[in-house]
Amino acid sequence: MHAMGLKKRSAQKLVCVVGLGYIGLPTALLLAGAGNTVIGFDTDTSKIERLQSGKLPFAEKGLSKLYAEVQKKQSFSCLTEMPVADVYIIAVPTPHTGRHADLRFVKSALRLIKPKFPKNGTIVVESTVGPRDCADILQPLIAGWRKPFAFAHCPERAIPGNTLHEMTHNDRIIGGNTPEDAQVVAQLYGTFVTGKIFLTNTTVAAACKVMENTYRAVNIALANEFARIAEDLHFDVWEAIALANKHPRVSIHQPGPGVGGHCIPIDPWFFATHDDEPSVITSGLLINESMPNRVAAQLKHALKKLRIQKPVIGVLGVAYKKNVDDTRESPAFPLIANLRQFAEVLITDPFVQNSKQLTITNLKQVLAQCNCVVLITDHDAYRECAFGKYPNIELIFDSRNLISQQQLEGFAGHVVRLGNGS
Ligand code: SAJ
Repeated sequence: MHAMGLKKRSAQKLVCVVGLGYIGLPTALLLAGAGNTVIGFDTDTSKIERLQSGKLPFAEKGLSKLYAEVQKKQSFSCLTEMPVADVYIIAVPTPHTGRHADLRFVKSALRLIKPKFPKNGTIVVESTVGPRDCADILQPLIAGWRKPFAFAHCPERAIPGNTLHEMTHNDRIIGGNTPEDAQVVAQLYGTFVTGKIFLTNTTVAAACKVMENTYRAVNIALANEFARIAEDLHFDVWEAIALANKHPRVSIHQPGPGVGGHCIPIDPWFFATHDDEPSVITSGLLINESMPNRVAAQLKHALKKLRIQKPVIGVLGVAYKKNVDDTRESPAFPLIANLRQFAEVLITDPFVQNSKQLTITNLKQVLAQCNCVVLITDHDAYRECAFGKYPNIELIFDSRNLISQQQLEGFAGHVVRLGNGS
């Protein structure tokens, strides 16, 4: 499909968003909704075909409504062939290899852009990159094309589950190769961002992004360590954190079965490269990574204590966090692999579809068939489970402190909560 049906006003810049994933697609649709003419590019033919037939590749609050709107406006189209455009926004994944951002996909996007790139064109990198990657690798690479260009790094800051709202309302940091480059990009983002837009250079912009997610990763690790201490010292970490957070300058995060998603378990590694120095970042990441095995070990211990010989464990939630269908880097996976070493495992998640890799069973069936439940993801749907109705369940392990006393009415089995040593 070509971008011909698009209505482009003469003075307006044509924007191409490269990579229509969790960040690229909402960004493209918001830009298109705000009156820009946008082409989405992705190498995944089936994704493009789905989009062209009006279907979204993932669920996100408000996204289908926005898609319907831009289709009506004819301001968005999508292709598997790189188009000529004035501005290219790169939103492809940057996995981490050897504790560095892997720029493979960013570089292959640039290779495809190069032959189409116009004189005085603009390139924006939204993908998370290492702090010096723009200045030392990407910007020099584009300079090698020998055409005048503008370049900026505008790290995305939106949280899955509330992406559209956050993309619109959150403040944005735009790091330009030059202050003028940052200005050019700020003008474009200003068409849909209502939050403040701060301008800086590419290195500060990238460092900022890594610092934001590092702050969260380390804070969660601290909460996870507090959970362990609470178990040893016999108190309830959830109550203690809630009370500590009443202090005006304290904001401790929540413990859990581990940290998932494409950012918080990964981005901080871009900073944690100096192994020989004591590092709060490295320690924090390792604490979080240890959590799935820790939960599995606690569960194994409780099963042994209760003499449950043939454990059938119902895993509640495989998404990496509540109320989303996203399973990237979910701590549920290492946890399930560990549980499978000593138990039969049934998996349920109201947001995640059955696939070749993952057999998802309906919640009621899981509750009726298992003798042990482990709650991994704090989906709101699990607040409706009345465990008293399932006399077959002998043990519940709640790793998110979600299950209420009311849900346990009539439940005669044993309940273990992560971080509750009281
Ligand atoms: N988690 C905890 N305890 C907490 C908070 C979260 O265990 O107190 C776990 C979650 O269950 C989940 C993981 O951490 O497994 C990450 O979830 P999240 O909601 O903290 O973060 P993400 O990865 O969905 O989104 C983050 C956001 N960053 C910050 O809030 C600083 C988002 O704004 C970024 O855009 C996103 O990373 C990103 O793409 O970098």
